Amino acid sequence: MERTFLMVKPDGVQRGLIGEITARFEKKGFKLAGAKLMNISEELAKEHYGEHKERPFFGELVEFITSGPVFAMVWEGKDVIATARFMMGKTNPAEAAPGTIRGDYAVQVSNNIIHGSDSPESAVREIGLFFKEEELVAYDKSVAAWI
Ligand code: PCG
Repeated sequence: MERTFLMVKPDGVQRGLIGEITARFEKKGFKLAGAKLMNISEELAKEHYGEHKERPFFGELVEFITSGPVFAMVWEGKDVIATARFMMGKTNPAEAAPGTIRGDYAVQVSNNIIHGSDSPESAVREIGLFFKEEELVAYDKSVAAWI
C-alpha cells in the first residue's frame, strides 16, 4: 500500500486548520499511520527543501517553515501520493480550485497551508526525514473492504 508524507505548515497550525485538514483525508478513506506536532530545526528544513536551495526564495522558505510548529503526518492508501496532491490543490493558492485545501483556505504561495510529497521517491525520503520507523503504526481498519 502506498504511503505519503503530509505536513500542515505553520500557517495552517496557527489558523486552527489541523482538524479540518486531517478530517478530509480521514473521510476520503485514507489511513493515518503516524502524526506529530513538532518544531522543524533549520537543519531539517534545509534538508527537506534541498531541491529548492538554488531558488531565490529558499531563505524565506526555510524561515517560514521554522517559524512555528508543524503537524507532520504519514498517510496510507491506494494512490495516496497523487490523490493527496489533488486534494491539496495547486501550489499557488490563486490557481487552486475551490474545494481543494489551498483553494479553500490559502491566498499566497509562501503560506499555502500544507505540504505533500510529489512522488514515491520523495515520499520515502520525507517520511525517513521526519519519522522513525517505530513512530509509524501498522493496524487494520474494519472498514477497509468498503473503501
Ligand atoms: P511546498 O511545500 O509544496 O514545496 C515548496 C514550497 O515553496 C511550496 O510549497 C511553496 O510554499 C514555496 N514557494 C513556491 N514559490 C514560492 C515563492 O515564490 N516564494 C516563497 N516564499 N515560497 C514559494
